[in-house]
Amino acid sequence: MKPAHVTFRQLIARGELVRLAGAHSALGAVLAEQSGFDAIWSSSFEVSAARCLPDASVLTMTEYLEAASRMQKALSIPVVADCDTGYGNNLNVAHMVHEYEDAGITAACIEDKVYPKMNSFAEVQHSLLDTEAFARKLAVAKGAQRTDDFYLIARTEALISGLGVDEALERCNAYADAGADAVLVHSKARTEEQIVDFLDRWDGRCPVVVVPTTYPSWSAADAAKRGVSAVVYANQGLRATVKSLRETYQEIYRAGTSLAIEDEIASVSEIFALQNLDEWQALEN
Ligand code: SPV
Ligand code: MG
Repeated sequence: MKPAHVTFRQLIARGELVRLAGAHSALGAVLAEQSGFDAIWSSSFEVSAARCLPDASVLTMTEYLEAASRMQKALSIPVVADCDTGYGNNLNVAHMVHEYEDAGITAACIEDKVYPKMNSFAEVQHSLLDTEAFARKLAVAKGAQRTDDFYLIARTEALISGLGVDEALERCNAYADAGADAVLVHSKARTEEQIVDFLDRWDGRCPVVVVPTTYPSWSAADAAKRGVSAVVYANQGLRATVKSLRETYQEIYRAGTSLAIEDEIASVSEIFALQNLDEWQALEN
């Protein structure tokens, strides 16, 4: 395994905005690293979509861990594992922390939805655990970690559930008190207004992470100015892949030749470079 040169904790400690790209495969994660991203979000939405399955606690912890660790092995930057609800109750979350840490993952995020969860953008009523119950889950997760490096992000779905900024603040304060290293406030609003309201009233007791999927005009620079510590571009890579593959396959099938798209797609030698083929071939010499 390529060791992560920095841990997520070290990145946050630098005090500059940390930018994460969502990914589900080593290939996508490496492309994000090469594009300059500081860390990779092992997205539950992407990992499940890559298997044409819903992001609804259908896959098991082992399957999500395998995806995250495959990415981490190919990277020099840290993976932040999106671990949904922690895959069950407090026992499951303790096991999850042991397994992820053992696999060399230095950061994980768990959210306050009830298991089994549904993707935040799906039109369903998202049920949340009681604040105290999730705070206890976080305390169990922190108690389970064996290295000082491991970084736990507590995600609240209060805004996703329509509960408002007061509830999100109350929950994040409780989660920080329970030992979370950072909080993630998710929103499906079309503007950043709710998140800015949250940030204006947040006392800064721990870093704040945001996911601007539905409010894409909010720039990283603005988010940093408002006090955000990390921003997650959670699924743009997956959506780009779908559009690009669809257009490419349709054009080859329509034309009966791949000539028209040859200049639009990566060359075979670019793929060799991503495979580090030179290094592998050198082993034979
Ligand atoms: C993910 O990428 O899996 C996330 C973000 O958790 S979201 O899909 O917006 O819930
Ligand atoms: Mg997710």
